[in-house]
Amino acid sequence: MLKYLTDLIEIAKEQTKKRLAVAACQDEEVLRAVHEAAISGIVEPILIGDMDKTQMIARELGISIEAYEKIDVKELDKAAEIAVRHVSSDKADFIMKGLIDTSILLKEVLNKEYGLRTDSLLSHVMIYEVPSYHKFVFLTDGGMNLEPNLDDKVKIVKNATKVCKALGYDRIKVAAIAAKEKVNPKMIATVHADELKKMCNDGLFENGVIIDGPLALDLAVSKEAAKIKGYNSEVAGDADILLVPNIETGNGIGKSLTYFANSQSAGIIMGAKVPIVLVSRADSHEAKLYSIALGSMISELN
Ligand code: COD
Repeated sequence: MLKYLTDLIEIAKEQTKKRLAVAACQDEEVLRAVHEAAISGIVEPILIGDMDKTQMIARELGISIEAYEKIDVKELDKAAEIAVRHVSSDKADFIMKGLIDTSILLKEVLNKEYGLRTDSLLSHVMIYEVPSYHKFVFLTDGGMNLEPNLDDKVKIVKNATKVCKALGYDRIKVAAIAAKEKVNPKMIATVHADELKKMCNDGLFENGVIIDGPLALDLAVSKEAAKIKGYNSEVAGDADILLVPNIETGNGIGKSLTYFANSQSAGIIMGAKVPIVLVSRADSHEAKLYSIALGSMISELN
């Protein structure tokens, strides 16, 4: 089982080089990460955005972007559209969000005419390397779906297990997070978690996927807490995937892992025709590089 996000880079290096369309590339950290990924042989960048600003940033960083394909476009929605169209016309293998609001890019991805929809739901999956946890934590969905219903959550889990499978997992433990372990009809997260667990027991998910819930966060990630509360389950204290009830919970847990727990991360949108690398502006260029490597690994499956 992989333990470090740097392993993603090593794996991606061994695979075929992918064409990466960067929507609104005029951002220092994005450009650095894309350049590093290119130097490592992971991607061939297609830079789409404001080229005056991009060239200036490249000069300041002391990197050469001469060899990369470049499309000069100032409007952000247009940059997103071009990136999406590059994938639909098979000129790119996956997309990365640059200096552009997430919802602008996602609206283009969802465009009915040229977008990248599938039958699946698009959802955000983050991988965290947490110093105090014994393995990766996959967190979903803290980036796209606001208040998913039960059907959405089924698809969100399936998207996340696909990421785990791509990383070589064959046993995947999913904790459906709520505020307590007992079902309370007034707390919809507990009701959904209980339903998901039953669906999993009925074989609705792939072999090797185990869902338990409702589980509060402490029981999901701490065997000690589970023991104290007398809660027995294969998932408790050993969760791979944390399925959160809504975007605020996911966003809050994710940012806590980064800022309070010093975690490294990689993030991606699943469920579209190709993966979409979606990281926060404040994320380090390492997080962006890991996310590119992850995107490259997932697009290898297509
Ligand atoms: N997967 C597939 N199709 C979707 C999804 C999805 N997750 N979400 C919406 N759609 C489809 C709908 O079926 C519909 O056909 C069309 O898209 C528009 O749907 P709306 O009107 O519900 O959606 P929008 O356009 O208002 O918003 C979609 C966004 C993805 C832009 C929205 O969900 C959003 O802003 N999400 C949060 C993104 C964000 O800001 N993240 C930052 C925090 S890290």
